[in-house]
Amino acid sequence: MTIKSRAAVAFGPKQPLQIVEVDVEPPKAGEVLVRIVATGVCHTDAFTLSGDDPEGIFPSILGHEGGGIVEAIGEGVTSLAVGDHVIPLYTAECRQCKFCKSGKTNLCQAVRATQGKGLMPDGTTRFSYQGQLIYHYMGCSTFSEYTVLPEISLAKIPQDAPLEKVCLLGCGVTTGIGAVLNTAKVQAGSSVAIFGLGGIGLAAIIGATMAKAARIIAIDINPAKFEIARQLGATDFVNPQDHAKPIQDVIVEMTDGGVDYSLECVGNVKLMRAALECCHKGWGESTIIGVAGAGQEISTRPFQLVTGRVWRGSAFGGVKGRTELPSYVEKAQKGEIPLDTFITHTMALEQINDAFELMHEGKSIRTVVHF
Ligand code: NAD
Ligand code: AHE
Ligand code: ZN
Repeated sequence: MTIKSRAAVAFGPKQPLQIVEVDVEPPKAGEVLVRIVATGVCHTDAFTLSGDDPEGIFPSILGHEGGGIVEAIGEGVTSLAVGDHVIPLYTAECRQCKFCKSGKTNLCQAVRATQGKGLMPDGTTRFSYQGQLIYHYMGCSTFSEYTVLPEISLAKIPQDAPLEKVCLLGCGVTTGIGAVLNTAKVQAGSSVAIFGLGGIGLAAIIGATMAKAARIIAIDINPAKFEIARQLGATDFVNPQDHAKPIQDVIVEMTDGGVDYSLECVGNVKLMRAALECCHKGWGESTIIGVAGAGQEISTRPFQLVTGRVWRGSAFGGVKGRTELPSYVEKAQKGEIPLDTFITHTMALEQINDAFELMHEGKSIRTVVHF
């Protein structure tokens, strides 16, 4: 039976989200209907809303950092039951595709092609508004009270984990920690430069402390971010605007030739170059996490790589969601991942446009929207 759901719909790029009641069709075979309890707002939602995302499609229901409860299951669903608590995954885990079986990547491709077109795996959408089709987003659409996902795009988590907090593990916090531990594989005693201290960069600081990095250099043009970075374990703080010379030169001077690892957590292609070039000759490795807009490209002198620096990238922190996310939830429950530190604002769905405003003003780390 089709149900009604309150949702924040992106009707077009750069337009405020509109809170309306959409129609949600029941889950088809292999699909699951989830009631979203809470969702974070990630910079990628703002990026797509800005119109810069080559995969951005409208009208759509954004949101990909949610926590919810299984409301109904479609035919053939075996790994989940009504009442299970789940975190939606924008990186599915089918355990059967070439990517899943490679042991080399978390980038399951089972539903990726249709997901990128805003559709369910059968090529249709479950959302509509007044008869008009509404697209899904990143396979999640957590800005809707009810959403439908493929079974393989849901991580089952313990019932006692607070959904209004662990929703942040659906993207930002897991991405930052995972990028340090799984992608960069930061070694104990090393130096790490983290560019951008939003939800992702701050989580990368936690990852660097978990990896026992000796020096964690936190870089941001908004000095208001430094105090939280300090609380989470950063040892050095740099505002590029305080320096006349290029920021890579500043970091190289501070670190006797450059850092062992750097991470770009902003989505600025010039900063990606700086992050690579502040790495130590011979071994420094830079990981790109930030997402840059359509048409933008990275550049550096090939000599930077010839002389031993390494450039890589990370999606969802290299984490295989169904298998590994429960352990992140466990760590959060034990207090090893301080989710409360990230939640600077909470609000009702009706106020969701304020969450985007707070992010753009640099006033929030994460806003959690409650349904
Ligand atoms: P955010 O807006 O919360 O934080 C960005 C931070 O970067 C802010 O503190 C801002 O002051 C700082 N900043 C902006 N320009 C800067 C500059 N020139 N130098 C230094 N700092 C600067 O964003 P977020 O939610 O933390 O996301 C960060 C980036 O990561 C975005 O591009 C987002 O799309 C991307 N992202 C990628 C993945 C992935 O899997 N690869 C996952 C989540 C988010
Ligand atoms: N659609 C964009 C790229 C967006 C992007 O890079 N997404 C990240 C996750 S950001 C989460 O906040 C990602 O994991 N990408 C891997 C994937 O398979 O989407 C574009 O440029 O087309
Ligand atoms: Zn995100």
